[in-house]
Amino acid sequence: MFRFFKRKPENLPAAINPSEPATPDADPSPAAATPTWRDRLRGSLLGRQVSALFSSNPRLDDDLLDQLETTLLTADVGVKATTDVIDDLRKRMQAREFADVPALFAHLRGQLVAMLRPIEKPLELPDTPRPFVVLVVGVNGAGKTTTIGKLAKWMKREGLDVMLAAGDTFRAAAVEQLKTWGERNHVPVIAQGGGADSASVIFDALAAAKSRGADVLIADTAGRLHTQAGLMDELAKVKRVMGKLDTTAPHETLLVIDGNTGQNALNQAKQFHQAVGLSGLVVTKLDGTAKGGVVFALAREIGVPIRFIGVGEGLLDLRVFDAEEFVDGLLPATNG
Ligand SMILES: Nc1nc2c(ncn2[C@@H]2O[C@H](COP(=O)(O)OP(=O)(O)OP(=O)(O)O)[C@@H](O)[C@H]2O)c(=O)[nH]1
Ligand SMILES: [Mg+2]
Repeated sequence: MFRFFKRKPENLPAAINPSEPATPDADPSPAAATPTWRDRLRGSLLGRQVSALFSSNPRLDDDLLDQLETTLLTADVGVKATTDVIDDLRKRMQAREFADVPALFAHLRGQLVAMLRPIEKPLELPDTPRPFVVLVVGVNGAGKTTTIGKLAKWMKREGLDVMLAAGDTFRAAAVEQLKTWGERNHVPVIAQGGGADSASVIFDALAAAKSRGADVLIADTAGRLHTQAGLMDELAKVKRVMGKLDTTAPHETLLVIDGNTGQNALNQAKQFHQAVGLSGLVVTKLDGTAKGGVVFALAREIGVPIRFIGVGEGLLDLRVFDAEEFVDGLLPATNG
């Protein structure tokens, strides 16, 4: 059984994006001025605004709850999750459970962690069947191919024999992008010429992975809108065709969601789940301008485990999702 687990960053290489110099195994410099993944997460709207609210010396009253409610909604936490949080805080405030604002803040952190706990289930690779097949789906530009590159690199370093399937036959550049990742990681990429059928590329790749005895096959697919029925059917076909070689494949169907998507992320997750049956999510781009709250909305309303989060373009920036670590990254502990 191979299980993704949290490791100390010093055990991991620095960045792995294909455009960087070819020093993939260099250790990250402790003195590097680049912000940590926590810094980047904390820069999200949710992190900044909740922190600002609690450091502004607010009074313990309804006004504080109203402001917190607005903050959560603005940061994409979603109506249902926000209502759960605010109702619970209001009840406790009325019961005089909080001695002061820091006590309320500490409780809020606990609520946020509790909301994420049920979807904190790291990806596990059992010893059989082999290859373990990961199908990666999502809308255009969500970060699918980049996530595959990071995952392949990571698995390779764990000693797993990885292969990639260039199932995005829609864009010529997509095959090249995946091949670049493959070359850098010394991971074979199975691709076909232009105009090939995605299901047939992935079928061939699975056949090749089986005959080579690979541990893992990760299949890329073209970005598609969850509203495009024809393209969603194509994904169902990919799954069916895989099933001809291995009735249990794919063993993991990952939806990659851009963390900036807002509430539309919920629709994406619902539609992809309906079309292909998801087993895991990856939420990318939680660095930068992400609002950060969508993770809570997904936890509350979709309930599919979040396997990884992307907080940048380096290997360290693909984090195994951990509820407590995520909330710690988002909200500074000093206020709690
Ligand atoms: N900041 C940041 N950028 C990311 C992250 N993940 C991916 N990206 C960037 O997002 C852009 C799109 O990434 P791709 O991996 O090509 O996305 P895709 O889903 O494969 O796109 P299509 O194949 O066109 O559907 C690239 O510029 C990536 O470098 C992340 O976690 N943080
Ligand atoms: Mg892609």
